[in-house]
Formats: sequence, C-alpha cells, structure tokens
Amino acid sequence: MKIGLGLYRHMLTRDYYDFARQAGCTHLVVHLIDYFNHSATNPRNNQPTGGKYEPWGMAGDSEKLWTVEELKTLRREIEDAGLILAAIENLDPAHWHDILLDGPQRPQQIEKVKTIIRRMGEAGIPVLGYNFSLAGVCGRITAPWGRGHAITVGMDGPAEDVPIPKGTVWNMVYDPDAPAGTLPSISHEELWRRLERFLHDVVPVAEQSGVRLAAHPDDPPMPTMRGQPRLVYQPGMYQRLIDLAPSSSNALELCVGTLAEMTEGDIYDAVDRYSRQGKIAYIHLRNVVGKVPSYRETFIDEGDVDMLRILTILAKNQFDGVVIPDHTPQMTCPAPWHAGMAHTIGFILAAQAMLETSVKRA
Ligand SMILES: [Mn+2]
Repeated sequence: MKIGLGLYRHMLTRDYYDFARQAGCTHLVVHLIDYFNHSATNPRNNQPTGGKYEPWGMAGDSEKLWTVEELKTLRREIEDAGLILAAIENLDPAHWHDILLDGPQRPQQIEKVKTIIRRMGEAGIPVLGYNFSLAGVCGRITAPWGRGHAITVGMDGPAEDVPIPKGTVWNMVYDPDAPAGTLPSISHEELWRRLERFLHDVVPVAEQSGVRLAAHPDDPPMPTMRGQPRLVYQPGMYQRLIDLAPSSSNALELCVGTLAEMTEGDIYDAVDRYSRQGKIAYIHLRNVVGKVPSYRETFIDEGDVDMLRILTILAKNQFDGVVIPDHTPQMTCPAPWHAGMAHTIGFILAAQAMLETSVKRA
C-alpha cells in the first residue's frame, strides 16, 4: 500500500507538494478541473461542497483538452518535489456531458475522452478516476456536526427531488446559456446502457495506453437523486460495472466512506471482494457515522468503520495501490484543510507501521 494525497486544481503548487511529502506521502492524485470556478457556495479551503442543490461551479473550456506537454510538466514538477503522480481524478463535464446525457455531441466527446486517455498514457500517468453520474454530488448539507463541533458534511434525511436544470450535469454548469427547463428523468437501465457504451468505446484505448479507468461510486449513494438514477449505490453494484468490460483497464476508485454509507452489504466484505479481484486502482479513505439518508462524515479515527480492519484486509490481499484521505471535517485553525489531511495521513502511517510490524513478528 502506498500513501498519497489528493490535490485540487488550485493546490497544484510546490507548497502543497512539499506539504504532502512532509506529511509522509509518496504519491499524489490530482484534480485538473477547477470545481470552485465562479462559485459563491464553495470555499476553496474545504472539499467542494456547493449548496444542497447548487452546482459546485462552472465547467472548463470544452475546446481545450489537457496537452501532453501540460501533463508532462505537471508530472515533472511533482517528481521534482519527490513524489509520484498516481492518478488524475475526474473528467470535466465540459468534455463529456453528452456522454453522460447521451446528447448530440456524444461522438465528438468520446473522441475527446480517448484523446485525454492517450495523452495520459504518453505522459506516463497510469490512472483516470471518473464518476458516471448525472446528478453528481448533491443533497448534502454542511454543518458543525463533527467531533468538537468541526464543520462536516452529510445528509439530514431524504433529499427532495429537485430536478437538474438544463446546462448542468454532475454538479457543474457546462452551458450557462442553456434554454430554460430541466433534464428529463431516465431509468436505471438506461444509465447502465450509457455506461456500457462508454466502457465499450474507451476501454480498448485505455488498454493500449496503459491507463486504468477507475470508477467512483455515487456519493451520496441513494437509488435516485434529483429525479435521476444512480449507478453504484450498493456495494454489489460495483461487480456489475466490473463484469461489463473484463479488463485490467476497467477498475475502481473505491471510496470506503461512500460504500459505508450504503444501506446494504458490509464494508469489510466489499473491500475484501474487490481487492481480492485486483480491481481497485486506488482508494479514498474516509469514515462516517450512519447511512443514507442520515449520515455525516467523521474524522478517520471515529465513525462506524474500523479502519485498521480495512487496512488489514488490503494488506492480506496484497493491495499495492495508493490510498488517499478522502474528505475530512474542517479543523478549527488557520488551515482547516491541511490540518484535517495531516491528521488523517498520520493515522494511516501509524496503521501501516503497525501492520508491517505485526507481519515481521508473525
Ligand atoms: Mn470518495
């Protein structure tokens, strides 16, 4: 297991790289989309929160794809700081909204995603995280519910079915000039059909490029949100996604917190099942109390999930990928994000040292 840190776009600077090294990380997972772009409800010193049904921000430029040169420069800067670039997390809605929505630009956008994957391969970036979701992250509230009144996020009951306005998908606005109106609801089977077509189109290119696609489950994992179906909202549904395209390039961005929020199954069985199959590209580690529709995110050392048990299962199954802290509650200090991350990484480092010692003693 390798320990990494996830950095948002505005954090791709030497100071943040040094912070990651200082905290004990060897790897980075980076976001190239600016989720905080033009958003009043989304402070930059926290995970992107948005409002309950407000989008995070404006999507990027549909005509501008990350270039090989940009990706290579990013990788070099990260390596110069003594770290390894493990993954890029999330596709920009500007580049793939009509893949999610089955819209008229789908063929061109499939070519864009293929180009992104090929360029990542050329730049030596081995994993692309994605979240195949129409409503994206929504329906959560931010409140001082955490230990010591830390500000954290969660759900306080069933979400209302506030429909998604046209021009918005996956919690970002890709077309501010879209006509009035809302997205029509689709069925779960239609969403799975869209995912299957997506995998069919891009997995061969990912294989050729040496890139693994890594799917995040739906957060929060409700069966539907905003009148739209969710894809992976119970632990067993990940298996359907895996079986749709048997390939090492069809993998998971396994989010322990999101899986623990699900109403069925068992988090330890899920981590065991998918790590045993070698299907986990990388892991989001986060703890929670409760399940949808009533849960809150907690610090790593509290909450319902026994993290030492999770890490023991991963070690037993020889998981060799990267584990990153997902979100943490905001710690009350001048650098709430940094403090929460350093606290979580310290916990993971200690757990790892303990596991290694027990292996040596055994
Ligand atoms: Mn996650």
